[in-house]
Amino acid sequence: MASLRAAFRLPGLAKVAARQNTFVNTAVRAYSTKPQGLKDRLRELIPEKREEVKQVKKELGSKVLGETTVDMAYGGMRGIKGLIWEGSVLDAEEGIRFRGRTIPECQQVLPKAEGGQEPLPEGLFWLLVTGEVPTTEQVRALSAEWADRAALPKFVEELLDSCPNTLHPMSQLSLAVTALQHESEFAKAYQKGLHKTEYWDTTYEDSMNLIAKLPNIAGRIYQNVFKQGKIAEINPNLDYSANLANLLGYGDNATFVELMRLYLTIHSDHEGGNVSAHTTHLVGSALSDPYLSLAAGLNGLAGPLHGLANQEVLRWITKMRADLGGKDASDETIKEYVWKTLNAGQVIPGYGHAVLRKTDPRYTCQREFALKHIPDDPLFKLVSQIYTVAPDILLEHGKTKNPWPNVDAHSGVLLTAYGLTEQDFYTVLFGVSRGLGVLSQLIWDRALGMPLERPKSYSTAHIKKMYNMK
Ligand code: HAX
Repeated sequence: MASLRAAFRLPGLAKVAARQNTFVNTAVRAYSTKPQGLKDRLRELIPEKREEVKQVKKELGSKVLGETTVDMAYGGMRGIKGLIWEGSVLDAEEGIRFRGRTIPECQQVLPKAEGGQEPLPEGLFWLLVTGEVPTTEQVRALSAEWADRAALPKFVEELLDSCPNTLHPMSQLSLAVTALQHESEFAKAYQKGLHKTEYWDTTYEDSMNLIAKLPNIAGRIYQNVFKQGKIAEINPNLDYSANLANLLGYGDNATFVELMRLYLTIHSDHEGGNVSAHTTHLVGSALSDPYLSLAAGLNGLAGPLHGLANQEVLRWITKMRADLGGKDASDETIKEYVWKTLNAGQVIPGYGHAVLRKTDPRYTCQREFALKHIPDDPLFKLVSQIYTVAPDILLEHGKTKNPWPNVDAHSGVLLTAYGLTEQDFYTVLFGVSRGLGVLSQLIWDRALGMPLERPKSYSTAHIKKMYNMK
């Protein structure tokens, strides 16, 4: 509310203020009579959860979760079970469940915007933090709270404005998030001396501030790099996704706003072992604050085998179209192009997954969105055609354990359909969403007193010695 009040204290606005004071007072009242807020609910849940974890450790602490083989150690720790992640669990066949709920279930139960059909990411964040489905009023209050916390410090705006347009948008996002560390309440409280049981409180405040500011950062990067550098104001009456759409310059398109709601919901969390989640958690375990932790996770998301794959998919398809010289793709030409990519020792972006062994439900729900809103879009038709051709080739190629498409195979085509054609920007949107998942876990990491992460490593020489290999 502080910023709203300050706005009405500006000179020359007295008359408007008198009229709008009614609005402010109503808003203040709405704040004070609002349903239970997220932080209050979290404060109630923490002692219960601490007790639950204590009991689990006491009763099951010596149970075995799985074995570690030499292959696993050399193979990117694939499948090693050694992390706790409360918000979501990924099943190889079924896909992601957020606090036990599938994507279609979330689409059904999470609150929507007025007149909207897609879930609001605010609701998903509430679900990730508490394990509970919020009411519409609770979600509306969260939208208002994020809008209220959204302003960027001037030096961060200037930092972004001074970046060369050639600096990749993901590097700019990471840079801005790192710079926001200047504002960290956790870091300041820690310097003063903070009891361990209180870590979660300032981690929560930092996480909320950071999530709230991500649309302003993303919007500024987009406008600076690809448009004329004019940035819209955050509208306190809009939800998070509508504000993001506005900042990008697509706020007038109601379907794009709906797409943002779905996009931000489904890209948020994918259990703990993926690069961006694990990195955020790992860096946070050194008690680096949420800004430093998320920036580290975003740097991992910026890799082409992870989040940058959404950019790579569109690049790959664009090259295919260029190769075709304007002709429509046939199944045969797609096959040739897929083989050409594989024979060049490159991956088919958007296909395969380290855990999933079926089509990613995040792909499926984006496909459903496309079928509903842009069924005749030529690029969507091409993406659908690739879906019918590529898996068989990947099977024949015989390397990948999962020949099916992942989330990144579909997101770019939807953005392109609404005019957001700047492929280098796509992973920034993924990053805004990923913040919701990894920061909700970081709050719990601090609430549960999760220790410094420090797995054991061996050298090849040591492994050979362990098993008497000559
Ligand atoms: N095209 C060609 N080869 C592929 C492949 C693909 N799409 N997916 C896997 N392979 C290859 C691997 O490179 C590996 O080859 P080598 O034995 O020569 O090293 C082999 O198949 C076995 O790999 P895997 O066990 O099936 O897969 P991994 O767990 O090692 O890797 C990846 C998972 C997602 C990195 C992989 O499937 C890939 O590179 N896919 C393309 C990039 C991509 O879409 N990434 C986004 C994934 C989802 C995500 O994180 N989004 O953010």
